[in-house]
Amino acid sequence: MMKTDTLDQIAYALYLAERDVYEVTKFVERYPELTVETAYDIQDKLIELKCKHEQTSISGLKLGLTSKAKQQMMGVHEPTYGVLLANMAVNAQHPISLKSLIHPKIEPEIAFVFKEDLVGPVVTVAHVLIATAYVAPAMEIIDSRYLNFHFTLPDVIADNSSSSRYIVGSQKYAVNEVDLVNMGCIFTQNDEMIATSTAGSVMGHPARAIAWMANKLIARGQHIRAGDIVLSGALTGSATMHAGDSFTVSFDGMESLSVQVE
Ligand code: OOG
Repeated sequence: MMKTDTLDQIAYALYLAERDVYEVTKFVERYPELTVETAYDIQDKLIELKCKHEQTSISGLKLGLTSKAKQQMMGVHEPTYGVLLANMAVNAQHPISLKSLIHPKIEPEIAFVFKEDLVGPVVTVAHVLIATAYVAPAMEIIDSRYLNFHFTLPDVIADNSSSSRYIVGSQKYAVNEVDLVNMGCIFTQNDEMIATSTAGSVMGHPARAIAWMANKLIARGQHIRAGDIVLSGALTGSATMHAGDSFTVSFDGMESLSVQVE
């Protein structure tokens, strides 16, 4: 068992690394006893710190490492989840500044917005779809606080699954308007295609990733709330962001979503 003080210290170290824009080394090296469960305790503490000091609130949740492409890229073979805060939302109308970010990457995702609470432990794909108000194309900017983006599963969970910013398209689609298994996705950087994928690359169906999370959350007394935005996990590997870049994600049957980096 790790001491509460140690968990508080790790959460504070991650909070400071993000606030003051620097990298830290993996905590698993110093604390080999760090488990997935304890890592979620640290994540909860980090979110409390951020809500208090940044005067923001929870806007939803995100899945991480739900596709083979992402798992292979990061060398981690289990999904994770993290919390989205209102101040992480970015408006695609304005260029994104990289000034307060460490080494940001961007990836295409499908956002689900909920009209009903979704409470585990026996949530299925069908339950997720019934509770969904709409889906929309999205992109997530991830920014690990760890040196060179290197982490183990507990490390990345403690670091709120590398959450940094998110962008959700303004067009809303009913879940039966789009094919959430076979819908194709094209990801471009500066008008050059860098990856393609299909919605089903996220655990066979992105709603399956959300069901997985809902069933995990209940063990911690948590659940998806009506109004929450949930990012269901990257469909492709992520792309490093540089000043002047533009990124576009186009899903079959949905309006494409683009962002410009300042
Ligand atoms: C972990 C978070 C990955 C996703 O959608 O796969 C993630 C990372 O790669 O840093 O958000």
